[in-house]
Amino acid sequence: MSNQNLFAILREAFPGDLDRPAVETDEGLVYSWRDLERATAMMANLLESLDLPAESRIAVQVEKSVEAMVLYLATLRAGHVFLPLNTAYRSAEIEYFIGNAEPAVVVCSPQNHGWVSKIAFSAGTRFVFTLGDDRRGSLLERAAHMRDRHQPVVKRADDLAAILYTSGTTGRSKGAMLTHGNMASNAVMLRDYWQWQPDDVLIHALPIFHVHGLFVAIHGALINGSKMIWLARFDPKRVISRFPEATVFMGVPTLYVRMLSEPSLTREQTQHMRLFISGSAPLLIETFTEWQRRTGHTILERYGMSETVMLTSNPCGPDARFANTTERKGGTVGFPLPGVDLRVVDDAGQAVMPGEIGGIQVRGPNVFKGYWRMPEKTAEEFSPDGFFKTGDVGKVDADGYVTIVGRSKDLIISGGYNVYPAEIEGVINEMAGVAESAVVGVPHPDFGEVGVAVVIARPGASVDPEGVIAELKARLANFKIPKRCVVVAELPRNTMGKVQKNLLRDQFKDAFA
Ligand code: MLC
Ligand code: AMP
Repeated sequence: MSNQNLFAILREAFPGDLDRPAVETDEGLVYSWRDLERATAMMANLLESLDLPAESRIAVQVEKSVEAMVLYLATLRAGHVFLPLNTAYRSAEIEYFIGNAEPAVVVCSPQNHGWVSKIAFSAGTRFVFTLGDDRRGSLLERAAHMRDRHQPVVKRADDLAAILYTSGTTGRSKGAMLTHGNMASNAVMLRDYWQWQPDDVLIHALPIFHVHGLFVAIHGALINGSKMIWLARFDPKRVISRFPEATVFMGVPTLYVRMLSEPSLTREQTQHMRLFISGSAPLLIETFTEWQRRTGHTILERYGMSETVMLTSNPCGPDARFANTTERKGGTVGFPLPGVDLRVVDDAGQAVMPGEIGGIQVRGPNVFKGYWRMPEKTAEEFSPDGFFKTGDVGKVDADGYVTIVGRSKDLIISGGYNVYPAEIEGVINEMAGVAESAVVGVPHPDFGEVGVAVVIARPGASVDPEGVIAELKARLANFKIPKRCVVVAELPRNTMGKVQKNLLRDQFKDAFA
């Protein structure tokens, strides 16, 4: 059996001429395929020199850089488990992830070393390194002394490769365990489905701590030996200015909305592009249509999750193996990818008729192994016949296109990031003078959806909405902060006493219109 290590599979696709450019940064730095090969070998050798137990978690909270990507690849190469953390997370959030995952190694930004290392060492982490976005820090200093050759550790397809934390409906995050096989099978499938070409050039402008930027984008380019134009952060003008040198772009809907407000987005400017892909949140039909009108390109929308990588996609071009249509239907997320079993079920778990709405369940080589140290939670999220319950609500039309119409999980997706109301409500409910709260998602022209916090004061107490927001900002990642807080006398409830969030959503639906 050949080595199923994802790094080894990606490396097989490196071009024969290793001196060709693999990554070009916005500052004009160029990394060749040979640079990636050597740098990942040196970093993998550094990890091996630490004598860590097999499958140690390597937790990483650093700004986006090519070296951060190298650290991800080196972790795979050395056979350890990558655990990326959003740079917006604050100390209480980091404390939870580190306490729960028990990483052997933590890598953080130099400016956060003080507080992160304190949390890590008290949780039993053995090594804390720093990595700045300017290539400074102890990680690269140590790796510089290592050999630049390394044999990728032999892995089986079901060995653990990464843990991605996704918030839970009860407020506590769960670590989704993804294997080498989950990600390799998805990457190979998407190479064919999206018809990647070796001379494709991807503009990478997404953060690299979630599925979209870390897996879909990076694996897509690497497994095709395609160059990446690497932007440390999304800036609509910068991205548009690079379109003439590129062919593929991936973004969450907010990125498309922001580019549409730029006069420089024209048909001529996007002429060289082959494929625009959107996902992580619903793409409004207005954005889909307006993009078509302004550029002549039809955005390809796809659907995925941390637990499953990619699940469905609109078609890319004519390919008899996949679908006998090339139509990308706006408002839909396309067809289940080959190998993915997707069904829509009613509350009793019975498959519904085509066109009817129900819960989306999936099964396939891409579906994760379970939640880290949560066997009961894992069991609850799978049907007896092995389908994962996505928590998304949708339908499949007569032609087989899947449409997501909502979510059964209480989740807000804001600018492509997931925000769980239960987590925010838990923090608000602990504040002085607060009796209870409800956080709901409402439409927002830029982020798609944002949170509104509705708060009830205790009898005799007064609560300052600005104070609630300020206190939340001190404790939680910035993208989780509700964009508005209102104090009201009571929350609408049904006869069972349950808060009717749909009424609140309706009441505040025009708050940001
Ligand atoms: C930033 N802010 C947000 C926000 N991002 N608020 C709500 N939702 C968001 N997503 C707020 C900050 O708190 C701050 O508020 C202000 O906006 C400016 O912050 P910033 O950091 O300068 O923002 P900006 O750089 O403009 O970031 C916006 C963004 C970013 C859209 C570029 O959010 C982003 O990169 N999103 C992509 C997320 C992503 O990659 N998701 C993939 C998940 S994978 P204040 O008040 O402090 O000024 C997945 C699976 C799948 O879902 O299918 O792909
Ligand atoms: P995450 O846990 O961050 O991976 O987010 C996964 C969730 O994002 C899915 O369960 C969906 O609710 C949502 N999602 C991803 N892609 C799409 C899409 N194209 N349209 C609508 N929702 C999406």
